Amino acid sequence: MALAASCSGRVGLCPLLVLLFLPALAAGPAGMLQPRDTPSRERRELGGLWSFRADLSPGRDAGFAQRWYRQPLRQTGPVIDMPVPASFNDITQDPRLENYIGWVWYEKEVLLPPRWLQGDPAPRVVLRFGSAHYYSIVWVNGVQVVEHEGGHLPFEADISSVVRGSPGALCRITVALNNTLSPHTLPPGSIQYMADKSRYPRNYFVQDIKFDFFNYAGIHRPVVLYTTPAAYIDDITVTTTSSDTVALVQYQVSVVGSTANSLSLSLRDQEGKVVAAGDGPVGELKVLNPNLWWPYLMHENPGYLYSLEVKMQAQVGRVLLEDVYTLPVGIRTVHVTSTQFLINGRPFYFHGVNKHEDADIRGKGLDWPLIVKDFNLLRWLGANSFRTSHYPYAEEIMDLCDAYGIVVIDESPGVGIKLPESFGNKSLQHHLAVMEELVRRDKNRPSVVMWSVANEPASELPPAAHYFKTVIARTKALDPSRPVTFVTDANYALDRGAPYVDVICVNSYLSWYHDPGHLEVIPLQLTAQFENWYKTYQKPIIQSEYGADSVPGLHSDPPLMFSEEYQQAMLREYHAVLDKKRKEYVIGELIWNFADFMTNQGTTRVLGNKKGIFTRQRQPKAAAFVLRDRYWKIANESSCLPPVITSHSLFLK
Ligand code: GCB
Repeated sequence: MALAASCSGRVGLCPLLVLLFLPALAAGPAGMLQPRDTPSRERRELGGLWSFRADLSPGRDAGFAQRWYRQPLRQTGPVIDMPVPASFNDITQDPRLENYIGWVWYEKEVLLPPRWLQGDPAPRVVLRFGSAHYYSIVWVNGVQVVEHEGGHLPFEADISSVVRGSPGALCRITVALNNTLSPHTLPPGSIQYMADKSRYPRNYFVQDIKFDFFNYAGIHRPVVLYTTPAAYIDDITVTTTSSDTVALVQYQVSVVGSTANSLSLSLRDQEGKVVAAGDGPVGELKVLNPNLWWPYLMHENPGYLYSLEVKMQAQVGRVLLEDVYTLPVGIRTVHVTSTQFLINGRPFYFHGVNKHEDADIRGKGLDWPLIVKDFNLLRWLGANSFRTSHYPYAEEIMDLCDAYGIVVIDESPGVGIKLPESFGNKSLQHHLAVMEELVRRDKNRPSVVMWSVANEPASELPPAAHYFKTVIARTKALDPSRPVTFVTDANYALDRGAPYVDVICVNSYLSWYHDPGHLEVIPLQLTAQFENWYKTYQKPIIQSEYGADSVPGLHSDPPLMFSEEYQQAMLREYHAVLDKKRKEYVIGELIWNFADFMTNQGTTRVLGNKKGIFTRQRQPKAAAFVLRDRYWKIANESSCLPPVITSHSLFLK
């Protein structure tokens, strides 16, 4: 890449510019309820085509110097159409955009319904981004309303005062987005300047990352405008406990804008019948003979969700305002023993996958056909779970996990934490903030049974002990109801984070990265891996990654690496050991990976990582059938249903 960067750090963002253009207006620690249409709230999605301009100036800073946010973007220079949600990288034929690093600008003009701007008090109008990668600054009608660090998680701004005086109810939304990663971002990365003028053009740099997926950027998830009354329900937290005959739903509601005159809650079952009611901001609902939330394949009606309707009335001036919000609630418990993972008191075995948000053309952009296809494939496979490797997935995906009973290990974007400086206080503070955002977003989801704070960090380094002790303790303080882990590939005797996790999640690539081509080493080495970890910690273990690349259509017998047969053979070797150890303390297996996915270019990657059991276009490789047979067999063994599940159709909702 021969593009200039004006100074180190975020490309196009030197310290001077930070001072000039980035007043600290970070998204605050308020609630992050998913926007919904309710009797008191309206929601409007701003998907479709946005205007787009990459800042190709030598310092990538022309947009700030010329204040592109003060006028329509098309008046600042040439713009192109860019779909939202989508990554921008694969949309055009311009190689500069494919590998672009620095600021890009997005803009959308919308007209607001006049009723959103009228009334005394007028409704509150909120602009919300499901996620944008990586650093976002947002203006409405030229006024900065929010900035946010981090992809994969939502952020929002109350824009009521900005739009209220706007002529013709016009709302011009301008977003400056920067995908530069630093040693202190999550995931971390670094910009490498190539100073050797005999080998590289002037100001040449590349972004170095320590993770194995393409650093797609753009507005990846829906942008939404929504309203609430001026006094509103800001946040709801629920936790559940249960026996077979009675369940308790503990709740806490916070309200903003005025003291609530009244706050009432009712819990409805799927027939619409009120099964429990309560009032006040904190309390407990008692549900007799509850329908528990069960994972897929553990019950004939998995993913049972009640609706918790929260109704608030508050006096604001002379007006009595009412706000209503409805939250899906699943009643289930999670416990970890030294050998088991229990859901509703029954042993749960994770037979699932690791995924990525990744597809042709749209990159990491949310795509409904892809999402639904993936859930159909998961159910076809007999998978009951996945890990959100290696960052939080879209809320739309999590909604379907709740509804279908797909169990989730919810992972933060803490992937590739390898550099010593990424264990310092600055990184730690950011990691804590990200965990807070993640827990705030997903705390009420029954599908989420465990938090994973990181993937394959350099956890053998001395500072990793304090780092993981702190991140895990904070996550547990934020959510005492769920176990916490991180995923390790370190040696069991050297790992400094493992003492703090509830479940050991270990990745290994025996016969692939270690002893490539030697399938025969797997029985011995995998058995030793499990026994060493268990002997050291007496905690249950998940094989959180294992896999082999296969190029679809490449065949060889005897099996050679990269053939479909080798991927199958490697699976069978792992499964033989897993079958022994799952009778003891191994509580799960997650294949790497569900589907092929894009990575940086490199000599070990052929248009991306090919460890998928499905291709990137979601067609099964031979390995998918091996896994499918296995998962249905395990499901039949462990189901509370009579052992007659032979077809996935029974479970399709
Ligand atoms: C790993 C990583 C994952 C990689 C995978 C691989 O250990 O956790 O992100 O993609 O190995 O295929 O190398």
